[in-house]
Amino acid sequence: MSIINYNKTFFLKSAANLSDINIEHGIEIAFIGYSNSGKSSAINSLTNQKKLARCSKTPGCTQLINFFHVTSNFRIVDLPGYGYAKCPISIKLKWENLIDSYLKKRKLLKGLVFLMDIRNPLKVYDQNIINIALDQNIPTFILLTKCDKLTLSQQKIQFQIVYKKLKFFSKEFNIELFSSFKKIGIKKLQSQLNTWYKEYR
Ligand SMILES: Nc1nc2c(ncn2[C@@H]2O[C@H](COP(=O)(O)OP(=O)(O)OP(=O)(O)O)[C@@H](O)[C@H]2O)c(=O)[nH]1
Ligand SMILES: [Mg+2]
Repeated sequence: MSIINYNKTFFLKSAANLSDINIEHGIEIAFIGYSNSGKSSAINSLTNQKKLARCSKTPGCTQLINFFHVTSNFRIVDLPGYGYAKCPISIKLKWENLIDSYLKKRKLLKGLVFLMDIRNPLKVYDQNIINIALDQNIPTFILLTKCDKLTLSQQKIQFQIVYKKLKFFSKEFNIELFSSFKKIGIKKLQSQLNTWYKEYR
């Protein structure tokens, strides 16, 4: 049985800058990945809610960090997706700075759920995030999202490719197949979040 009821998660606040956050207790786990990688959908599946985090077919240029209350001392955080091609360069730079400073400066950040579309993993900015996670010693759980788009054998091949490449960097990364649409990997995600929560309680 899960120690946390994720279904009770609710939206807390958004922040456009690190200095706007003003929450200084408990711990945070952040969902990070390219725009359109499936972060908001994953948060909705995790919490069994349809519209908790906003999802879109057309990725936008939102640059807000969204905080969700899971328990009084445990939050999940939906980070703005990076790499949306149609955004002006000034907005892209602001994204990168915001994410970069959140990862490097936020003391309450205790883990990352790092999402990559299984059809196109380990793109340039993903590698940048992996380097920051390693440098900052942030435990990272990797989800290969939208796995419903591939056959089982294609999923295995992609999994092995990512596994081998990441093992080269570090043994620390856990990788799972994930699909919000087919509800694959949600129990594993909950179990990882429970583990992190227990460590810091
Ligand atoms: N096939 C499939 N599509 C998915 C899955 N999860 C999300 N999608 C679709 O992918 C698109 C992007 O999903 P979001 O959850 O909004 O992605 P995001 O990472 O939050 O995107 P940004 O907010 O722009 O950073 C939407 O059209 C979703 O319906 C999945 O498990 N399978
Ligand atoms: Mg989103």
